Amino acid sequence: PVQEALRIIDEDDSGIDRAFRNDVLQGLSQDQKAIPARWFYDERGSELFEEITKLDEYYPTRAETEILRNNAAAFAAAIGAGTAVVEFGSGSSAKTPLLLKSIDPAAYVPIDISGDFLRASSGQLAAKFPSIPVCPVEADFTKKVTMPRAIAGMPRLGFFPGSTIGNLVPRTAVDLLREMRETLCDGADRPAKLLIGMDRVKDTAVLEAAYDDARGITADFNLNVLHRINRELEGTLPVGDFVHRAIWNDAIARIEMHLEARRDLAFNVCERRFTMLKGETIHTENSHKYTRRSANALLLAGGWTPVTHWRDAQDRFMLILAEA
Ligand code: AVJ
Repeated sequence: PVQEALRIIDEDDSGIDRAFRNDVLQGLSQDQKAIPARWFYDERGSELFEEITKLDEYYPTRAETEILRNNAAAFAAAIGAGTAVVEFGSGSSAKTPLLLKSIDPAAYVPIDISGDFLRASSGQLAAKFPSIPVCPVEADFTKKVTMPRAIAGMPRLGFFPGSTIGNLVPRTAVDLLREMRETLCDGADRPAKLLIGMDRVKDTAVLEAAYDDARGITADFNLNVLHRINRELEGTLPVGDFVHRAIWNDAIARIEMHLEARRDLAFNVCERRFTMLKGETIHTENSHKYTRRSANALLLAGGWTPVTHWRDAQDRFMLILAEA
């Protein structure tokens, strides 16, 4: 059974998402232009990301799926039955069935900012697990989210796979981990657990190929945010005059994605004028990579104590279980 999605989104009268407009106008006004990566995920962006996860070069999804598949008994032992699984940014929930199968939860609460995607994936999941109540919440999980009444009294496990945390710079990542702790621990009678996926530092060529695939799907994914701005924020960005770039920043241990202007440009967004010089970029994504130590340090700063961690056979990715 699927409950109707709880909706916690902030829109103004014209239906334009205020947070999107603020982020874009502010980001394009900076010396280094930037758009936060979370705005990639409109319907098209979510579809393109699904395609990325199937690319030969993009190993994280396969590595994490391998970990989920190979450690079912260990998850069950560490987490326990009767838990409410709260997934942050559920997307298409491709990995969720593996976790639900291994731990047999009492409820599943997917939280996602993309409502249509959320409803579609919740329906699919409910069909696959008819005995698990599915309680979707359409919300921005970077702030504390009110949990549905249906999971009152159940122990809670946050599930944050995919190394999505890697999109955030450390101080924002720490804030998010603390908000998740609030979401999961507020009104609960037991300290919550968190199962979080983090991508590991590895060979530069492997990393850069994962973010600049031969078929150009990641380029389309990156450029899609410009189409979204044009459509939703009255933009006039000349999308064809931008090129996709993916660069490993070794000092900070992260992949950076940029959109580079091929020539001098001028365009409007929400009736404001912006210019770019040839070679100048809009920084669209960071994807931080972790060592076991840097991962643990981040979790501890966010109020979570690491308990156990699992890796794939090639040591590319890790799933960490932590406790509030
Ligand atoms: C969904 C944030 C985990 O950083 O690897 C994939 C997004 N960007 N290819 C990542 C992404 C370019 C992805 N995360």
